[in-house]
Amino acid sequence: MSIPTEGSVRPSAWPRPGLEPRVDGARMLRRLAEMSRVGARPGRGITRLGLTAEETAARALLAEQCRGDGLVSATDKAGNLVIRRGRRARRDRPALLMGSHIDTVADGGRLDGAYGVTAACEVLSMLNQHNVDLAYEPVAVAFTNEEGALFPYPFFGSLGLAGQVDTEQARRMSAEGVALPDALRAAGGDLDRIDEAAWPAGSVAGYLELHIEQGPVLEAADVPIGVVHSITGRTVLDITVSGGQNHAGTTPMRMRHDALTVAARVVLAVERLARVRDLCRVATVGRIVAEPNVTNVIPGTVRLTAEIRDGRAARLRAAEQVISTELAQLATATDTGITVKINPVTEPVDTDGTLRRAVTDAAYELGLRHMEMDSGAGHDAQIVAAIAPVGMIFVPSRDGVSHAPCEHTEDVHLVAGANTLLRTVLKVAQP
Ligand code: HGY
Ligand code: MN
Ligand code: MN
Repeated sequence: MSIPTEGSVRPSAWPRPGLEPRVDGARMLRRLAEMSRVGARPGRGITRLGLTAEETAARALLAEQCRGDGLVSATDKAGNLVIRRGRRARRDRPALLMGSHIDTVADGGRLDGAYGVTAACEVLSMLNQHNVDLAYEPVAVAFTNEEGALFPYPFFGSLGLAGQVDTEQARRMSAEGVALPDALRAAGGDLDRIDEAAWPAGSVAGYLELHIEQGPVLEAADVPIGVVHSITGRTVLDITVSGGQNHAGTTPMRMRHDALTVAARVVLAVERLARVRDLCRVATVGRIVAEPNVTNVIPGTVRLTAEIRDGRAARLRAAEQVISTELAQLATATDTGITVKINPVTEPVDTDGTLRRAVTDAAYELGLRHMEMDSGAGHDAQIVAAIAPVGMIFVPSRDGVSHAPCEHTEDVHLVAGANTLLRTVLKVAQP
């Protein structure tokens, strides 16, 4: 079942003439504020890492908020919370999914993921409250572990929905002494039965994700709605530098194999891929661990995690090749060992043209300035794209900041985004 063809996307008509389709903005903002307290640490933002007790508490809060509106929810075997309209839900119809992720990075903001989830539930509540009959049954989803901040398996929940979790890789994974399968079970999922979380082919008519932009484009253009065209690809590289641990006081400089000074050159080489050589759009080393990490010991081993991103898969592959060759040469030149493990996380994905049209028309009808743009952040939508057409709606981020406690979007934009989502759903799913 596919989304109606371009021409058949008709202007939306709220079920009762004269009543414009609007969300209850105050209710949504109130619930988002409640959600923002889960995992909040004074002065340090929000830490609600995927497959942890904090994320489970957030799912429980969401389920309770939805129950109050007559919606029903359940955690699937991949750890996602799936929320449906109650007895009115038409399970004989393909679903139009809406949602985002409910986990955060460490010391993150209150909106990344949570905003899209809260807005999706608000839209579902309105569609339930007005008993709107739709060709596709609206369903909200709160994905688990999109960030992969603790268990480094990003997009775990949406991969589960798409039936693409590598269970052997997941089974081997652990974090802070906890095996992923155990953390998933504690979250209400079950790795052994994760196939049950996958939606059968044809059962998902489309997926819409509302999200903060997490960048500076919309604010700089003074435009409240972004219509996402493509979502970036991303590669994560696990790099290990092996030198020679030794005494910091007695080892002459000419005899050293200092893994940390070599790692410093690795960090700059990664940055040069984007900043100087333009081989990819961005390149970052966000994590570095020196061993034994003691003041008076020359580090023998350093482990780094780098990531590179670009809208074109071919550029990512070329950049991966270049950095691998360059680090092999650096190892030889410094008489150290450098290993590079390349983990293609996501391929770049384009959103669906019909859904982009529906979002554009919805924003236009709401009198909201809007513009097409690409996403520099990764999103669950690019995973769901494997099984259904996807669309994304952005709202501005203040100063373009995200993944930080000061992440902020004006309430008026948060509500405008939710109204755009509601109207887009009505356009796409109107019988
Ligand atoms: O890192 C990202 O692009 C997203 O926030 N997970
Ligand atoms: Mn994020
Ligand atoms: Mn996000």
